[in-house]
Amino acid sequence: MGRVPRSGHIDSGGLHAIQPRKQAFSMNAQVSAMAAVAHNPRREPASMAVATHARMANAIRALAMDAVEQAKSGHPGMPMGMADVATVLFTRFLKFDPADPAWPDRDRFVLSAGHGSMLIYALLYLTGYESVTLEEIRRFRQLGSKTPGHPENFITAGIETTTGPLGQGLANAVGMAIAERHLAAEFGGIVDHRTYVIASDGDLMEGVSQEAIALAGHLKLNRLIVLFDDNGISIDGALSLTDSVDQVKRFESAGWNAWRIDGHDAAAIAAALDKAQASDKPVLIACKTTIGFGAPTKAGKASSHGSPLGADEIKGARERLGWSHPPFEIPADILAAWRKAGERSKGAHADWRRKLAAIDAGKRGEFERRMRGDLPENALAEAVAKVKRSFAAAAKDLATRAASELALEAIITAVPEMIGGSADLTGSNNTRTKTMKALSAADYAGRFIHYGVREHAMAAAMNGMALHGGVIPYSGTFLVFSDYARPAIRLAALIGERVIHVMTHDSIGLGEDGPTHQPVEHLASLRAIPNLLVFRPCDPVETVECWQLALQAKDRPSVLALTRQTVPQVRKTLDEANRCAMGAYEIAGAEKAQVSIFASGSEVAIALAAAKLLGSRGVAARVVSVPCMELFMQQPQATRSAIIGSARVKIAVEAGVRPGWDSIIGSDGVFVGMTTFGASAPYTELYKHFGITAEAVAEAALLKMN
Ligand SMILES: Cc1ncc(C[n+]2csc(CCOP(=O)(O)OP(=O)(O)O)c2C)c(N)n1
Ligand SMILES: [Mg+2]
Repeated sequence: MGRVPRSGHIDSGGLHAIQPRKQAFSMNAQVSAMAAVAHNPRREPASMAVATHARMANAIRALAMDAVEQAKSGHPGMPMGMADVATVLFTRFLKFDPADPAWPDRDRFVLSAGHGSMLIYALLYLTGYESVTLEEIRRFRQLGSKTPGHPENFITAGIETTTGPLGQGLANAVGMAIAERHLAAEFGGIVDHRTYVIASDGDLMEGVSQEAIALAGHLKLNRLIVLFDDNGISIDGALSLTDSVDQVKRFESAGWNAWRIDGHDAAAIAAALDKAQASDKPVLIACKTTIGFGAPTKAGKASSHGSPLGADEIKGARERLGWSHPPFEIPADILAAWRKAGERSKGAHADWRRKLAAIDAGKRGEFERRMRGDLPENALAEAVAKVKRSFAAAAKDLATRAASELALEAIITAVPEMIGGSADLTGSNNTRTKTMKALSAADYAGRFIHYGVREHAMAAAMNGMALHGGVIPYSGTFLVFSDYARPAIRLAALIGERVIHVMTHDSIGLGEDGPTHQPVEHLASLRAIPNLLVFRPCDPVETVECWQLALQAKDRPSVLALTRQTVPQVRKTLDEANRCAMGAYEIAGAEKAQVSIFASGSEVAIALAAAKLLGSRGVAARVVSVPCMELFMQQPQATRSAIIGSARVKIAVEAGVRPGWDSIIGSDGVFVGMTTFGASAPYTELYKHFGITAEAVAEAALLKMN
């Protein structure tokens, strides 16, 4: 599909006089730029019938100033500075249809600098999205509005991803661009769009941006175009306080095409976007802008970044910009021009619908299923049943990471939208099955991504892939390095996307690598994230069940914590039902139990051995496996009480720290686990050293009984 035709009515001329094109950032240049604005404000004769670029951009500026003023908080500077860039992008390049924010082949636009949320709200209102009305703009930052402080994709139609934590949006966009290429490789011309990003200095200073741009450059994602708001300002003041990176060189070295433009020159912006669309590499366009453009004393200064401009400053800005309209009022001709821009892609959308209708029905159905995010439930159920039958036929003692690989061999065939990966630990995480091809610049159809040692960008890109739709990303790294991915995992939970993190080497059970590699607090800290499912299966059967549950959790991310060390298969008989579905279940019962032992993962076997020991001492003990605390906590009170049981002594065993377990065993329950960091030694010795053994559990139970 060719480029979206441009509307012809936009006047992009006449801007050169306002700002010198090659404006190096310095106070002098700022002063002279502002002087130029003062002498030659963007005033248009009132009679002018045609809305010009400048007036359309000023509509964004005015809405941003007014909304922030009304809310008494927010960030006017960035929307005012990037108004010209955004206007050119949305009126002439971006392929989008406000009437159908979910059109699968729309271009994706990510406002990575989420603090500038008024920029996207203004754009959504002006171009005609139903979600953002003028009333919603007046309610900027208020409870229940469609215009929260930072853009939230789950609140406002037209927002592609939640942004605010700097760097995340950029890395999400890399994932969106990966998903686009991957689906295009499979479905051909019905997937043919670009991903545009507006990123700020802060986005590019964050470490995750380095991981993300390196990955994008390596994968030659040439449909990814980043518009960098090169305003030389961050919260603390001039960027010279903190940064001397040449971003153009930095991106070039990562395999991007990159160059600088004057971000207030509409013709230069359009020329750059034209050039970017023809690039064979991802593109960075560094747009030199003035933050708070138009504000008489605050333009070019950090003071325009994050607080209302104030009545006098707004009055001055209105004068300078030649914007005489009252707050929240957009003159009819400007609004009409914007609405017309919002209709630009209607033809492309209709063409696309025709193209979709013309493809083979089976392929179309498959594409639509994937984009809806519906699983091939029957195929998945058959795959899971097949794996379970094979484990029941010949019980296997396996590391759960190895069991996961066996499960994946069946599951990835049944669920073709899954795209696996690992942050350079493929052989350790067991996430690449024998049949999976690598996804690369030469073959976007591959289903396994070698993310490199980039856990944070991996997790953030996965969020973008899931948001793009049509794919279900899963990853691999060590559980201890969930810390490196945590900001993106938290966002996956907030936005409610199905991404699955396989995190192996899940305790001191990894042994000799020692305490730097042994997670201790990680299960507890991941369980503390709302809406995240943390699975810790105890054996091969639970592992395949947990995979099924993670895939079925359409609106939630999951972590699968898996062992490095071999664990015995404890579920030896075939269960058709998914016993992990309630999050916890009795795995070994006892008549008139005096003790209930709760455990997860590799410690379930220890709990079972402890119950046996207690039995031999005449104490009836039952064992409850807890593969997923979150799913358990979701059960009705009566179900939970029945599973927790009424034994007087409750003990939990997990090779991690205690927090979280009190909700099952109570504050007077006994916890056998870790209170310190681990150590380097063979794992069997470590379990003894740290007192996580069947004997220790039995001892603790007896002590508590007396
Ligand atoms: C990860 C993260 N750290 C800190 C912040 C708080 N914060 C918001 S904007 C910003 C920097 C502002 O500078 P820049 O990114 O250049 O945006 P501009 O002021 O130019 O709009 C910071 C530190 C954040 N949003 N995310
Ligand atoms: Mg900045």
